[in-house]
Amino acid sequence: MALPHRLSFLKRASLTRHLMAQKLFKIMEDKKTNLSLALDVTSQNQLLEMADELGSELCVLKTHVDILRDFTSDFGSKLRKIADKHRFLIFEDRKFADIGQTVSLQYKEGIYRIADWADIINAHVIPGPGIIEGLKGSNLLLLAEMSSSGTLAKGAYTKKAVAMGEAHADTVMGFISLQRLSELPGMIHFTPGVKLKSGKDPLGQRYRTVDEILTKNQSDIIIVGRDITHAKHPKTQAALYREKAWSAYVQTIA
Ligand code: 5BU
Repeated sequence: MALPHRLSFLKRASLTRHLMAQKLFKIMEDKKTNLSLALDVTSQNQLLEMADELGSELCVLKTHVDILRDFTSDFGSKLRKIADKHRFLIFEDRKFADIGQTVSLQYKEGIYRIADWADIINAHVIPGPGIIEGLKGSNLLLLAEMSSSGTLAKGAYTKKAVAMGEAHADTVMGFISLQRLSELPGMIHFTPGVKLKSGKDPLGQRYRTVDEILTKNQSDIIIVGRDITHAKHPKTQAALYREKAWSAYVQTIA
């Protein structure tokens, strides 16, 4: 079945009350980028350097703070400065997955104090809606699908994830998914597992192309990791992805 016509990011900004979704739509339109970078490096200094080098190409920088070997408590404020300079949002890909009470502590407390610096976080729906209650007030993406092969997040599970997100549209601003799943204009779809050529890695990651994800599947934002960070010239590669992703978006709303 053909999906209904797509609205522009700017139009969608006017159709949602979620402040962070509005902010992200506006950043994408102003910077003309729907590229998110998965900056999976283990050195904080390298992360900060690359964030500064590549920040102009991105709408969202995705982190895994728990892989940093040399994390210090000023990480968040240093990254925030770079994010403000280049106008991108910070998405900590923590994938919370516990009862509401516990995820609330994991989000705000501990060493990382994610709540102090992350603009966006994400969560599994396996515990049920209590996890969203526990993360109320955050800007949350729900994992409706995953990029990895053999994932159990499909079919009825995916449908329930979308329904759960739509029922909590004050906190939930979108989904991690392989395709457009929600017709609520404020819901933003982020898709990881992206390469210029489709394929896989040795540990179950599955890669799809920009056209498959954005044109055929009508997702909104591509999340690219190693195909940029491990490229010979990460900046040039990021610029290439940004152009490809933006022109795919422009074509689908034309
Ligand atoms: P890659 O280097 O492009 O394979 O990195 C993909 C990133 O996206 C990595 O940080 C993963 O943790 C993240 N990811 C994913 O690959 N697939 C998923 O379904 C989810 C997150 Br959710």
